[in-house]
Amino acid sequence: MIQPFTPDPIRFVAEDGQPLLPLPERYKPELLRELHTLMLRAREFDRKLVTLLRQGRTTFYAQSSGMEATQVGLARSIRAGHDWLWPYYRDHTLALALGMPMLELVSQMLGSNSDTCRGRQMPHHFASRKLNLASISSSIASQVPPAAGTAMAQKYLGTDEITVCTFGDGATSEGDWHAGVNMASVNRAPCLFVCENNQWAISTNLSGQTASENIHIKARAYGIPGFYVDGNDIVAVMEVCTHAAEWVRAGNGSALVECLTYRVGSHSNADADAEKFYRTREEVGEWLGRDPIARLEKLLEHLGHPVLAAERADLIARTHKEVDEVVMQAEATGQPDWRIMFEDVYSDLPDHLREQESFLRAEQTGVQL
Ligand SMILES: Cc1ncc(C[n+]2csc(CCOP(=O)(O)OP(=O)(O)O)c2C)c(N)n1
Ligand SMILES: [Mg+2]
Repeated sequence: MIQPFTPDPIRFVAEDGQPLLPLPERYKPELLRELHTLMLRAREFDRKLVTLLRQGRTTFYAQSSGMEATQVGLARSIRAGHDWLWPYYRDHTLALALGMPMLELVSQMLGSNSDTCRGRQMPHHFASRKLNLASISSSIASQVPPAAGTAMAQKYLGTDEITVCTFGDGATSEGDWHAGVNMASVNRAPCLFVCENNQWAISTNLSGQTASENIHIKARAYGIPGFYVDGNDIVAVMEVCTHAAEWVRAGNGSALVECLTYRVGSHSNADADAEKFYRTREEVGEWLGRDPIARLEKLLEHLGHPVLAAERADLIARTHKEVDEVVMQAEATGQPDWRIMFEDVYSDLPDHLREQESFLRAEQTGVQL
């Protein structure tokens, strides 16, 4: 039933919550409730982290509000801790839905001693060895060639793991994107490419980004299937991503999924007032009206399992408390010692780093060189 290259995004649930297609068996109220919890938890996580940013306790954050169905849906379509991931900076909702502990994520954002990277990455550039989730790079699309390489290794080793590589719409204009997608495709490597098309790359909109009619059509040039899905419809995202992931896992080669969604917040804290400079309040208002969480709530109501106002309020309060607690726990571990920046790369420090280390040591201890 799921076909590539559809003219319109594949959709299972209408904006008013009515099913457009019969819902597959697995969407029992329990599963839909669980997805709702993951999405609302992520939305509130965003709200709390923006506050943390404003308090100056972290220095970089890129919200995923409005994109929860895409990221949670993708997380629930792959095998957590088994498949490999090369995500991008906006994917914290994907990481949380895969089971990354909130303390680990927040520790990275605060650069505290409890951070597994020990403060050596830019905030919001997390990694997880347990989840096979590679450290995020700020350079747009730079994760695509290594994702192709990972998938090629999986093919040669004959594992049943797949590689999942996510990126924004803007990333598809980068040379790295084309080199990586071509390499994975021509080698029939098990790589699932997922475009989180939120229709803006900072201040460049989709029509300023590409002359292609959409993103998934680019898959044609590489001889792989390109699926088009409504990224604000969690059922559709799970159905399409599960189908594509299993097609890839079965040894057919790579595939591309385009999830059409929208970033309702600013690009990051480096872009605080998007509506003033490059997009209209009307456009944002229109997409706020297509909220993925509200759509799932309407579906649950239609199915006779509404999320009660008190349940919703309780989940929000619990998430806020959870964030407050992990922030306190992370901050209580303190900041990493400056010396750790010279560890874990070279067994013998090269001369130029030795020099920098002694310079810093002198500065820290107040000793004149
Ligand atoms: C190679 C490179 N060029 C430019 C930038 C600056 N930059 C940071 S985010 C971004 C937009 C990316 O947009 P998109 O891929 O659509 O992802 P989104 O942020 O919308 O989720 C740009 C141009 C960068 N980080 N790396
Ligand atoms: Mg974008």
